[in-house]
Amino acid sequence: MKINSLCVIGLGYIGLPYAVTFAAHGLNVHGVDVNPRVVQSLQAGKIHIHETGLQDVLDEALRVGRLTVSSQPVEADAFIIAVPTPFQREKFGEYNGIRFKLADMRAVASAAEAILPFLRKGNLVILESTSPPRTTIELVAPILERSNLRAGIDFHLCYSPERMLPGNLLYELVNNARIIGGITPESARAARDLYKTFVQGEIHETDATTAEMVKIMENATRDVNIALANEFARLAEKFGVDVWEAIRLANLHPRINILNPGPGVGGHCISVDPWFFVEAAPEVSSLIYQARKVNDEQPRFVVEKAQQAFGELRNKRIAVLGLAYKPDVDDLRESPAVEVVRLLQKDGAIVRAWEPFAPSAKLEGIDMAADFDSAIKDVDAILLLVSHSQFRSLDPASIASKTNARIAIDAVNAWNLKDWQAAGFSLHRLGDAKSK
Ligand code: SAJ
Repeated sequence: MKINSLCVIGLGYIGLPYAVTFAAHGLNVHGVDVNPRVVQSLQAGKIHIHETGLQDVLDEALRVGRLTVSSQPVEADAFIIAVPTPFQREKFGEYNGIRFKLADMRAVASAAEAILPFLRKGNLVILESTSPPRTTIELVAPILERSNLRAGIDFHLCYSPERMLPGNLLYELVNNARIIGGITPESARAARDLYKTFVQGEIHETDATTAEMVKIMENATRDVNIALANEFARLAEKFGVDVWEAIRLANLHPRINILNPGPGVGGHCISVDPWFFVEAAPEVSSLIYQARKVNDEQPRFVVEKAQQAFGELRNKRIAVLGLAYKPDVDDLRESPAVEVVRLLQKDGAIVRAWEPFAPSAKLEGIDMAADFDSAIKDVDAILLLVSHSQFRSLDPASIASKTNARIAIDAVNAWNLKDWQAAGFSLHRLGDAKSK
């Protein structure tokens, strides 16, 4: 299928890289977002998220005159839906005494409804948002068929999961293997023709529900593996072991690859998607559910570490370094670091947080420092929650000259024990009960 024009619904971390990359490769792209600030910023030629290289591709897309942005779709040969699928904040599901989070699919439903007036015979519609199994055939197809066009007959419909890693989006967009699940083989083939515009990874065609399941399986696998690493950190502290040393040694085994413990699992993907399985089939998702619980409890484990370092948290002044959900990104969604701050505050600590990738972020009830130096000045301890490159390379001797704190807590294994001790700090590392 020859595709000349594309409409991308949702211009966040996923939709925006697609929109600009397709435009830079010669398609006429129209990007749509419900957030007026996003639309204004892109219309003014500025990206609204931090991602290396993305501004350059936007510049190129605008230079070649192939990208327009507004709050409404337009007619196009193909449509990509890349909107968030978070979980519901107020409502929970229950099964046999376990309580689980529920997917909020309203953005997907509204995106499909927004396309409806512009859908024409022969179009291709692709859902990319991570979605519970059967969303394409049970939620998206019925909405689009209100046009009186039939999915798979009059228009092509696919699910093709985005799988790129924030922080490495532009490389993975092009080079990752791609899974396309068509509601018919012809639909999958049409989407293949579209992605071939720039995708260099292998492209595999399957059905829509398999593609949906593949995506959630990937993120559930990572979640379970991180939960295991977090549990190992708790066990190591019980046995007087340094978990980081133990993991390094275990990973010498040719078939073992233990991930890193940390303050928990955040972001809008791995901390959310496994719930889609639990919600859909709690009776057969007990391991996935337990992993979610372990990872959600990890911020509390970090707070206990801080408690051990101080004895008592009440009125202790703590500088928290890092609020993003992971290193070198500006994304604070579902961040375990934010949860750690809230728990510290609940226990009476006075927290000042510094997030270099989002210095002007506003989080209710959290005191954000204006810069690094003011964050660490006049505090009793420094707590590192995110392994941003700039935090890893901090020089403890220079820190010692800028702060009264002599207690440092490292929840991400970024700092060298001997260097920090030599600079006069007592360094407490998550999962390390050996170096005490
Ligand atoms: N984390 C750990 N320990 C680790 C690795 C990660 O605690 O060893 C934490 C991170 O700090 C973060 C969370 O897990 O809080 C998730 O980070 P991540 O880098 O594992 O993944 P995401 O959420 O940024 O991106 C994932 C990726 N999925 C997989 O690697 C299977 C990405 O490929 C997906 O495209 C993305 O989810 C998505 O959009 O679904």
